[in-house]
Amino acid sequence: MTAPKYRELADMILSEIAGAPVGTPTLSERQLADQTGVSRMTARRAIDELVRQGLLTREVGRGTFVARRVVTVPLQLTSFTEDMRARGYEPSSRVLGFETAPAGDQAAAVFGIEPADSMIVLSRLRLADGIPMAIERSHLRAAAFPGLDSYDFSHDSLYSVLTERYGVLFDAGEQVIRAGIVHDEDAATLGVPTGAPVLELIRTSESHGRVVEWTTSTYPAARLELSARIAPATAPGSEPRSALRVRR
Ligand code: 16G
Repeated sequence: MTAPKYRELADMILSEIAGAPVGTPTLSERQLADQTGVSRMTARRAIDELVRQGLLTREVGRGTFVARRVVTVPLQLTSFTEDMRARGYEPSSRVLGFETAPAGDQAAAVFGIEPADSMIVLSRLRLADGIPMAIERSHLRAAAFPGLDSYDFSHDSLYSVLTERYGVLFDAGEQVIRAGIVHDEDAATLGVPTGAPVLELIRTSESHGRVVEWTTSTYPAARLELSARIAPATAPGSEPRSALRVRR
């Protein structure tokens, strides 16, 4: 079955705007129809589709522009792969590093191990539809995951490997979210200017009371939105799920 005409046209517009800066004007319905020979209605549907996907934005009286791509991430124990697929994006990764080294004081305290114990640090650039979204640095106890270095994390989902190959069942977690500024090397990797604002999501996920993973995800602030379900304060059984902490 062939794709409907408006989808083909939407794909064509998409390939034309790939890499175009946010705010770049795109062809109007009339220009699109004239240049491609489709009807005005088909042109409108193609634009509507891209607006619905958040890839274009329409401004009344001004036209249509390349939109800022923002992903919404739920506050749940889901993986990057699941989060992106749920939003219709194709996830991919570039492995920036896979190292095994002594944990050091900070990681040792998080995992409840000795500073000299071995820790794996997996660093990845995470992309959605080929667009860099975040740099993730994941810490894991080397003793708990022998052979982890045999996986190709440019393709494999870390959570899938942990659950399917090592039988991990995540049952709790904590996530701290804080604002920051991106440094030289990360800025270049993410394709944003040095000093651009970022959001750091720091997650510890647990299984049976033990920390399995400690990951910092660094998202350019413009590419991320976080959403949380909130319950009425008086709902029976509703307990506070998150806390605001002031950093000094
Ligand atoms: C998410 C998690 C991260 C985890 C990764 C696994 C947040 C803030 N963090 O990005 O802790 O390591 O998923 O992703 O959501 P993967 O299974 O796709 O490799």
